[in-house]
Amino acid sequence: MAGEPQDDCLFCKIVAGHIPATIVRETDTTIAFQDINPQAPTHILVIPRLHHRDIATLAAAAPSVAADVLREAGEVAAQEKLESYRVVFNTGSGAGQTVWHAHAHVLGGRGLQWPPG
Ligand code: DGP
Repeated sequence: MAGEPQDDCLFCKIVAGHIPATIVRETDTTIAFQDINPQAPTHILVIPRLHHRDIATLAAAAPSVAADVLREAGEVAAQEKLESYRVVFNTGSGAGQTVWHAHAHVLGGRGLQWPPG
């Protein structure tokens, strides 16, 4: 059921503590941890504890939790002392989404090109 933990979801396993992650912040509704394959000197993922396949689905079902994810992205950037940074939600395989549990990428610590590839 939407919102419930999924046995086959990697990020649900991180939420449950069944897979280790380097956690940098936690709230009642979110977890932020280091990306395993960093694309910038700072690359942190912010995820909701609830399972939804992408940010749009999360925002429709639980808008306050989607807002928590956004707020936490800013808190991570402040904690990491990033003056400039990018928050990315890859949505759909054509946009590079590979993990089907909503997540924000917080990227910083280097120059970021625009438009992204
Ligand atoms: P996306 O491609 O937008 O779905 O981003 C998924 C990200 O998840 C990708 O940047 C790599 C990261 N990732 C995949 N597996 C793991 C893992 O086991 N641990 C951590 N910390 N990150 C992971």
